[in-house]
Amino acid sequence: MNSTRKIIHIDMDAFFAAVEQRDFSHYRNKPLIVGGAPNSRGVVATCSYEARQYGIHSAMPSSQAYRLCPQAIFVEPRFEAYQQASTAIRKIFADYTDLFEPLSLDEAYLDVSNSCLHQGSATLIAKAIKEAIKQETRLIASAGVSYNKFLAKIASDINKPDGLYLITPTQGADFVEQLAIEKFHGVGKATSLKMQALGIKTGKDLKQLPLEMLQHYFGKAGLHYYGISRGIDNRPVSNYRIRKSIGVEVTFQQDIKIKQEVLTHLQSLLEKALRKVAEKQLVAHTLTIKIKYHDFVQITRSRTLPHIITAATAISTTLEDLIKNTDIGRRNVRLLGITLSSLENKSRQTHFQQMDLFSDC
Ligand code: TTP
Ligand code: MG
Repeated sequence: MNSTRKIIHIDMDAFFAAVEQRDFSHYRNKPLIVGGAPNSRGVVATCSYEARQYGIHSAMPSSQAYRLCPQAIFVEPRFEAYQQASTAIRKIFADYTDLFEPLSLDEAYLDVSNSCLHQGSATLIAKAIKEAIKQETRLIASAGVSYNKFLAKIASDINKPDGLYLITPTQGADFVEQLAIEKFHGVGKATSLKMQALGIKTGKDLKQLPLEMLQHYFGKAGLHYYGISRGIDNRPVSNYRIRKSIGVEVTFQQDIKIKQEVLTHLQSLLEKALRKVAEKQLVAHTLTIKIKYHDFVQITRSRTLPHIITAATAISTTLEDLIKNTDIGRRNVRLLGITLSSLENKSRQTHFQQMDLFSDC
């Protein structure tokens, strides 16, 4: 039996910016920046390929992006639109395999080892998926095809945008040898610096180190580095699905009515929900409140924010806003709930947040 796997990594091109250019024709063929305003302390979430020609990239302070390209168009993110596009591409993945693992809104690994579609050719399946995405969402994806996750992910980046790149089992080991350590997905900035200090600049350098030494320097990750430096990565594509929402609610023993009391309860529910979201290494963009009045009539109010929801931002303005057009203060309330949704992996956002906090521009 041939145990070589067929893994595809799909990653959308300039995802947030591409959705904006699709939805607003006057943004097309122009340097477009999605993220913080140029005069703010915010950062670039992403930018169109036209803007990348000026050296602009994700996580750069918006003020710096403005200096590099003053004629660029700056827009705030519209997470609902990106979520919709993400749902659409995941539906397409499901047409091709039951085994796919979303990594963020715009990328996923697909295991097509057992697929008979396109005579079992992973390259042809990747091509068909790219085409289906283009037809159904009018967005462009890049694909990497290989025999494991590590190489498929690297391959999808090679011919971006609109790329399709294959790394075969016979090419894998040589391919990794010439790869610069910064290009190794999963090797973070700190580890990369540690490796540079040890004189490890490429896959070939990494391969020279015995397993014991890698484990000594990098702990548990040592074994993974030992494998990937040889083009070996046995991690399965796991069917884990990103949770859609996290909610908490409370039913009162005695109904409450006073607005300030309602707000205080909503605040503590929000803090509880945020703790749950953080425990799962996620961040949220959409906040929904649920109010059940004494007569069991129930309403919900929802708001999607351009930034991630934190206790500070949501409590100061959003909660107050959300209860504005309700009967709070006039009708008794028996239950309150908070749901956080539009969830994303925290790792994707951390850098964005840190830059936002520490940028001195
Ligand atoms: P990426 O896939 O890293 O970037 P991209 O799709 O914009 O561009 P490309 O893949 O063609 O290089 O990220 C997907 C989306 O995630 C991106 O459109 C915006 C968001 N994002 C952030 O909000 N902050 C970040 O620091 C990064 C890297 C991405
Ligand atoms: Mg992308």
